[in-house]
Amino acid sequence: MSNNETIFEKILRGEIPCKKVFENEHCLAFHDISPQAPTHILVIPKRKIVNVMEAGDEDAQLLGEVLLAARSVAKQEGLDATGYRLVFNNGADGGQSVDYLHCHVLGGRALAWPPG
Ligand code: DGP
Repeated sequence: MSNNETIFEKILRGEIPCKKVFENEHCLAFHDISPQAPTHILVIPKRKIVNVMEAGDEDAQLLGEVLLAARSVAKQEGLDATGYRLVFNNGADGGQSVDYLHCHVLGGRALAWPPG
């Protein structure tokens, strides 16, 4: 898996604009450019991890922060009452297109399963 710079590093540095919805010390969350549901937000850690497969033991706390940030985003966007889906695509077969770990927060409609 490539460790080259991705679009998300540029977003973090403010070089590329994003529609920010949440930020804390550890994470940034912004609207996905190509929404697949009425609400589709990406949560990224501020320190780069390529994906779950590449995460190390030292990343355990930051991975937890991503999940807690995703929960905060879902609550902020009013998804708690009806539910939502959190997705981490990993590698080629997982459909990962940006090599910077991100949690998709999807909601606002009933989501199908399996995802295809
Ligand atoms: P994945 O396929 O799981 O790696 O998801 C990458 C997501 O990133 C995809 O849903 C589209 C989104 N994306 C790609 N480029 C940009 C961008 O420049 N801005 C924003 N907001 N989202 C982007």
